[in-house]
Amino acid sequence: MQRYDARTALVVVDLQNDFADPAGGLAVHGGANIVPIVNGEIQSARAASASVVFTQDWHPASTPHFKKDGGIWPVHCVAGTWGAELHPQVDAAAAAAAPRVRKGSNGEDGYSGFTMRDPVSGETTPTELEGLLREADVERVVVCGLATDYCVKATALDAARLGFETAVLIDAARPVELEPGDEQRAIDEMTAAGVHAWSTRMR
Ligand code: VGL
Ligand code: ZN
Repeated sequence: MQRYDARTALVVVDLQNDFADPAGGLAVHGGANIVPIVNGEIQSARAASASVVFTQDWHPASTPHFKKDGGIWPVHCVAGTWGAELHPQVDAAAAAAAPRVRKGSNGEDGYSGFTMRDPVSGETTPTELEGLLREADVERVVVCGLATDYCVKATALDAARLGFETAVLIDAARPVELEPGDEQRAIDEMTAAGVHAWSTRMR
């Protein structure tokens, strides 16, 4: 089965310095190792006329998402900082050509590329991602990036809920693993929701 075609979108989740660089504010173990794997997928996607979209965690300097402001996370991906930039080894032509969906800029927990959740009121608001995909007649979504147990999972679950046939590329993603086993639990949760768990090594 061919992974990409014109009705498929590759969604590259939060491949940003704060997650992917070992010096990042919320460095994900092995995060930088997936960059070449993701670049290979980007090339396959572009060669098959699939859409490519990048998401970016994009927080204000103070947000209830951060531990210092009452949340659970170290400061990361503050809008406009080095940490919020895409990793420098991400395919530059693709990064320049593809849309960027930024989430969290009003202080929301932007785990999913599709929806943001106000951590105080619990209210959710959509991002522009679904509209972008519908506009491009996308029916299938392939998700990769950081982190498997947070933003990748939330994005894949939302994609499936919205009716896209959805797959996650497990080896082109890495988990935060606040608790050991979080990656496997995330995979189980995604597959239970109908998301395919794929490896980039399968063709
Ligand atoms: C993420 C924790 C906090 C992610 C974002 O991109 O998976 N994780 N903010
Ligand atoms: Zn965040």
